[in-house]
Amino acid sequence: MVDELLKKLGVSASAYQGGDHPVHTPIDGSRIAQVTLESPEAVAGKIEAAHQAYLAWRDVPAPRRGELVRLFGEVLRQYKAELGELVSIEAGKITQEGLGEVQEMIDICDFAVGLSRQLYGLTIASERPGHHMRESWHPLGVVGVISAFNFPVAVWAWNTTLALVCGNAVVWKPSEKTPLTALACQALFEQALARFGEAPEGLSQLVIGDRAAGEVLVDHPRVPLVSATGSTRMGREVGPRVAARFGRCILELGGNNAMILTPSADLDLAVRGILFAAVGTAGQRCTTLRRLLVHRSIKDEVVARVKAAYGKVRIGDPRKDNLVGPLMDKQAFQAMQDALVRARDEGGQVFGGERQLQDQFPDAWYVSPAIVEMPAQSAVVRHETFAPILYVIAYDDFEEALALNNEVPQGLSSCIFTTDIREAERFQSASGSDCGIANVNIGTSGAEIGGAFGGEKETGGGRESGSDSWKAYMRRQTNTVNYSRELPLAQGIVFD
Ligand code: UN1
Repeated sequence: MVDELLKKLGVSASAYQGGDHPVHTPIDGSRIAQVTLESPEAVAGKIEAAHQAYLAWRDVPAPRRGELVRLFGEVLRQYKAELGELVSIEAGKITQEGLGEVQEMIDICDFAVGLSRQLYGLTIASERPGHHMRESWHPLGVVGVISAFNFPVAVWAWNTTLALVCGNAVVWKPSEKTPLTALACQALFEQALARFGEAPEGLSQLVIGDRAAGEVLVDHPRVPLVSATGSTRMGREVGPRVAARFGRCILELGGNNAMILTPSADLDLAVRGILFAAVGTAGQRCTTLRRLLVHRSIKDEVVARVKAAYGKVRIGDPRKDNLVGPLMDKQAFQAMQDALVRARDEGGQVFGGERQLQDQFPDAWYVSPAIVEMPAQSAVVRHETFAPILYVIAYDDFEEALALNNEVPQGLSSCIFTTDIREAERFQSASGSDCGIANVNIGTSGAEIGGAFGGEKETGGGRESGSDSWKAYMRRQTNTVNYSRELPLAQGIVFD
C-alpha cells in the first residue's frame, strides 16, 4: 500500500522493511511496514551529533537560517498530495484533513521564514547615565521533539521550523504508531538541506524508537528544551524529569474542550461547528469538542439537529468520500467503549458509538460518533477519552455554563456560540474561559498557526506555533553597556 508512495517521497525501502517493529494502517488494520527501533545508545549519539550541528548553526545569521526553512516549505508544497496521502494511510485521517495537516506545515514554514528576519529583542531605559540596556535572544541548543500519532507531521513542523530559525538543532521522536510519515518528513527535509547546501551535518534528526528512546531525550543534559505532545500521563512523567535536570519543557497534553451554546446563537452555524469539531479526525484531536454545554431552553432542538447531522455522516475509508475515518487501533476503540459504559452508569443516555464496517474491515476500528446526554458533569465527562464522544449537558444560566466550562482538569480549547456581545466578551475576559484557546462562533478545533497554541492546567502550559511562542526556543539575555567614562553603580550605591 505504501511502497510507491514512500519511494516518491524519497524514503528508502531499508528504512521501513525488515525491522522488528510492525506498523499498521488503521484503514484496514493490515501491516504496512516493519521498522527498526533505535537503541538508547544510538539516540545519545544522535543528540551528540545534533549538538555539534547546533554549535555551527547558532552563528549562521537568522535570515539565512530562514532560507533553509523557506526551501523546506517549497519541498512541502511540491509533495503535499503524497505526504497528505501517507498521513491518511498511517493515521487514518480523511484526505481533506491529511492535506490540511500538510498545509499547516507549509503555513508554519512561511511564518518561521518571516520570523527569521525578526526575533526581536528590546531596548530598555537604563537608570545610569551613559549606559544602555537591551534584551537579546540567543539559540538554546538541541531541541527534543516528542510527538503523538494524531498530528504525526504538523506538530513536528511547528517545533522544528521555529527551532531552526532560532538557531537550534532538533532531535525528533515521533509516535511508534506513525514512523512512516516521520521518515517521509525527514526525507523531504533532506531535500531542502541538499538545495540549501551548507547546513551542518545532523541539524535535524529523526529517532525511530519506543519509550526508552524518548527517555534518553528527556534525561539528556545536552537537550535544554523538550517539546512533548501527548497524554497528561506522559506529561506528568516528562515534566518533572526534565525539571530535575533544570531543562525546560513545552508540554501539549490533554484537552477536554467545551462549547457553550447560548439561546441567542445562530444554530445553523453552531450545528456545523459542532460537527467538524466533534467528529472531525474521528474525535482524535487534542482540540476535539468533547462537551456541549447548551442552554436548557434550546437543548432538545439542538440535540435533535446534531443527531440528524450525525446520522448523515459518512464513515469509512478515509481516502474515499467520507467524513469519519477509523480510530487509531483496538485500544482506542476499547477506551471509547469503556467510557460509554461508564457514562451509562453515571446516568448518561447514549446515541451512536457502535462499531461500524466490521465485516468489511475485521481488523480495523470504525465507529459511529457518539452523543451522550448527561445529567451532570460527572467523572467520565471530566476525563479525556480520545474518541468521538460528545457529552451534552444542559445549563440554566450563563455563570453556571462558565463554571462548567472551567470545572475540568484540562484547559486547552473552548468556544461559545452567541450573538450577545456581553456573553462573548465575558467568555474571553479574565473571569471567563480558563483555556489557552477561547473562540467565539468557531468550534474548538482547527486553530490557525498564527496564534500561540496550547493550554492551561493539565494541558501542560506550553505554547507552540504562532505569536511569540518562538521565545521558548531561545534563551534571553540582558545586556547592559557602559559607554561613559564613569562607573556609576545601579541603585545609586557608592562603593569607594
Ligand atoms: C493536536 O491535536 O495535537 O487546532 C493539534 C487544531 C490543529 C492542531 C491540533 N490545528 O485542531
